[in-house]
Amino acid sequence: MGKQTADRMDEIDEALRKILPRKRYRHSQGVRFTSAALAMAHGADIAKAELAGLLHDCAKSMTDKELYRTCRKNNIALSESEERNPALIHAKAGAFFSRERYKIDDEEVISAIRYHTTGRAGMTDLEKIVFTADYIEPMRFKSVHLPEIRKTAFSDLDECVYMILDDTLNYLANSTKDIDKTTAEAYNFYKEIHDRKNSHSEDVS
Ligand code: DGI
Ligand code: FE
Ligand code: FE
Repeated sequence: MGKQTADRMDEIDEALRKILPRKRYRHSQGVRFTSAALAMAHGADIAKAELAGLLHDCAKSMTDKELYRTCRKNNIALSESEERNPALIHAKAGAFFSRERYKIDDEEVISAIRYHTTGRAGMTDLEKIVFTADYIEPMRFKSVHLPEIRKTAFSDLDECVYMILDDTLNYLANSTKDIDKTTAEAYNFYKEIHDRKNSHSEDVS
């Protein structure tokens, strides 16, 4: 990583430390360094992974009202699902602030922030890395499958994304929250990869 990128990352880190509640800041640090580790394991750009990981939740401390207002003011279109589920909006708003406030112009980084909550069908490696890091970083404990998911993250990213989405859909099914179309499409996409792998392993045995 060049000195300029490192300096910039320090500045952003400082800014986030000031605006995010301590727990959320710690989580962002966890996602930052877990993204870096995953980038190492999978040959992705380490600096981009760190930057996207660091910034992914930069809009998370805003209230629902502030999120709606930000989107309206800046012509950020919301899907029907986002209108109904404000928890989804911080991803889109985070991508917007990363560009406007933190001066990130790398579209790969912006997109990894944009899709960190729902995922999407056909994610780039960087998107998969930040999506996964958000779920497995050291401070997380919400899934009973975490030990297995954490191990898989470093060997098979597509399978890991499938496991996370499977967990997420189960969680949503047991709540009153509805499933976003982008999340559902992501699940179908990674389930197909998972099923294809399994049918091949049945072929040979
Ligand atoms: O921001 P974090 O807490 O670190 O994690 P996140 O960005 O994955 O956000 C988690 C929230 O997103 C959690 O409240 C569940 C919600 N979520 C993820 N996918 C969907 C969803 N909520 C709905 N309603 N529908 C989804 O498909
Ligand atoms: Fe988030
Ligand atoms: Fe997060």
